Amino acid sequence: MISTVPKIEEEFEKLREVILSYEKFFLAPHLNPDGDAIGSMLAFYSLLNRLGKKVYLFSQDSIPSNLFFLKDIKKIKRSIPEHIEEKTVLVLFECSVPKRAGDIEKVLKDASRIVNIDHHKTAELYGDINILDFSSSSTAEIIYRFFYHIKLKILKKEAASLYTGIVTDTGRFHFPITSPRTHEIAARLIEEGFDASKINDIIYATKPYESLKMLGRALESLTLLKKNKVAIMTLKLEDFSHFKASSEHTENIINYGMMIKNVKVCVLFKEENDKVAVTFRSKGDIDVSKIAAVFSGGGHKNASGCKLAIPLEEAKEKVLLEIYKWIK
Ligand SMILES: [Mn+2]
Repeated sequence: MISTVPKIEEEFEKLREVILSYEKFFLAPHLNPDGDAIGSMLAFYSLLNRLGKKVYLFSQDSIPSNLFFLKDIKKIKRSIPEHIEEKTVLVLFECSVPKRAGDIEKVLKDASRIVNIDHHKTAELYGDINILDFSSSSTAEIIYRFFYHIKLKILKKEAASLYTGIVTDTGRFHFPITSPRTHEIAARLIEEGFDASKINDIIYATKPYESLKMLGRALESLTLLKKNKVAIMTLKLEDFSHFKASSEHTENIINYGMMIKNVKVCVLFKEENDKVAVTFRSKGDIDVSKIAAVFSGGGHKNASGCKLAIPLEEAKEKVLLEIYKWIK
């Protein structure tokens, strides 16, 4: 973690100057990009495009299909060009360190300027410009403020991209980071006239059949342990094969375990071919990143994961023993 965060207004001003003096930009989000990284990148792409800049949009990992409705999404390429043009500015979205964007060494080496835009406390000061604000709900909130800073009126498609970033990163204005400013910016964006309700429908009320069936299997397996403080769910190999489902169809399932009052830790065990993927969620002081670390995994205090190359039942036993050390 860094001790002094550069003043955002000063960094905005530096970015404005860079945009005025450079013509070529390379934009990239973090690996496994989410609605905020992609939405922010697309709005920023449009801003640069309107100012006549040449922009290359890159994402090493595939983009979640529920974001395909965003304008310009098809312009994002999965590969890096052979040759990075001279005087290119690299802009990274939510990459705590440059390698979070993937294999971009070539671009890093050849870029004339590096711009780092992030709202996570894990951010490091690797950029020539570091636009960091840890009080922002999302990078989209920061990009909105940059539009305001350079007095560029936001277009409808840009507003829709930024709104998508805010909605997804706040869990629909649910997470504690959601501030009055978040709501205010969302309101300003909605004024641009895109269909906010439709975006929420696409992102939250549209699910593949496989996801719903896997959720059903997981909920059926839901068990409470340790005086109802620990919830566990299990998805077996046969569940995946029965519904021809893959790991992407299990997203968010873990959160259902946390809905039960008094549950402090929830664990989802997913049986894979030769290992077991384990996902953790916790409330309050129970640091599940430490439990994951016992099995060479990682993550945050309240959300983490690891993999064990042992049979399912054995994995469950080992993981639960570690959890019980934390539960009184
Ligand atoms: Mn974000």
